[in-house]
Amino acid sequence: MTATTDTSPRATDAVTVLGLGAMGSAIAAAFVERGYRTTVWNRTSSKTAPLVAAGATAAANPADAVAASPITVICLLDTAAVDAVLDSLVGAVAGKVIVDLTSGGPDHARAVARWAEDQGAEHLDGKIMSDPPDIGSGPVTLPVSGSRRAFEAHEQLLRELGTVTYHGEDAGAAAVEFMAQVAACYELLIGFLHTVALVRAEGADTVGFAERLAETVGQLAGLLPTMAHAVETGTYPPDLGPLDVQAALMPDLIAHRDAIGVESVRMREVRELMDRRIADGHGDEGFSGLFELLAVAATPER
Ligand code: FVH
Repeated sequence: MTATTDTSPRATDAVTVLGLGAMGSAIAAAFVERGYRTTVWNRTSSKTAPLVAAGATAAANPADAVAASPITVICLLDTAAVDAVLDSLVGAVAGKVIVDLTSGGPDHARAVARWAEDQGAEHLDGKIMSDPPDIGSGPVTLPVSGSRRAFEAHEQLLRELGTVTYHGEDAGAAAVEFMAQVAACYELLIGFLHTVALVRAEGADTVGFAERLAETVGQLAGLLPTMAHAVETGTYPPDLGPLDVQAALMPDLIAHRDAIGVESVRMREVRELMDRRIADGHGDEGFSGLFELLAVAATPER
């Protein structure tokens, strides 16, 4: 999805950006281009130069930078860097809105929210699922959560960066979405790479295979909400066919991998789950029923 230009009135014309790595610089540049009075700070001060040349103002330290605007966007390498910068902002953020776009987990986002509340500031956590060149003009997905009041006041500013989805007042919710999206992509892509190894070992055309697989994955996309619905209702129709039939292929699938030296640990896990589910009397149900065997620490209250 491409970012759209919102023409509604702005809550503020001034914004501060802390952190000018590849992503922070792209964020600051997008604000400058859209006419925001943009104040920037970076630990290595030389990185402010291109932005100052474009119209931003460089601050000497994080506290001066935060003082310059009602809202501050933080985008640093990791949560440790965020903690280091926040330590230098104790007593300097009261009445401000802090938006942390640094990648990290939900516990850290909630801890930053508590810190902000103690400091008299409002807090939003956001996670960027895109590359720096796309910020402001390309397919940028930006889940955000935390203070509803701050979100509603500054939604337009965040939409300057990309497509924003608000996930509620739990500061950790955006990180949950981000972690789940990233993990699902990694699981899919490592499976894809192992399969490319298999196709290659058999001497087949890997690029042609990948193009055809892309179509298959596109068809699978429609199955995901159906499977999530099955999980929520505890009713597992035979989505990919009955487990009895699916499981019959697994020995051949694993043997093929073993024969050509391609890793088969995940396929063995799938086979074991299928076998257990069938042994429990669910052989007529679908793949989604394997969910019942996955360790789930807690079922959330709704
Ligand atoms: N770049 C990307 O493709 C991705 C795409 C998806 C999301 N991310 C996340 O964005 C965060 C920032 O990533 P980045 O690409 O801007 O990272 P760098 O270019 O390496 O810049 C890192 C900045 O963090 C500063 N920094 C690091 N440690 C500290 C510290 N202890 N105190 C203060 N600042 C610190 C660093 O400063 P300097 O080295 O220039 O002095 C940079 O400004 C990240 O969470 C990605 O996961 C990007």
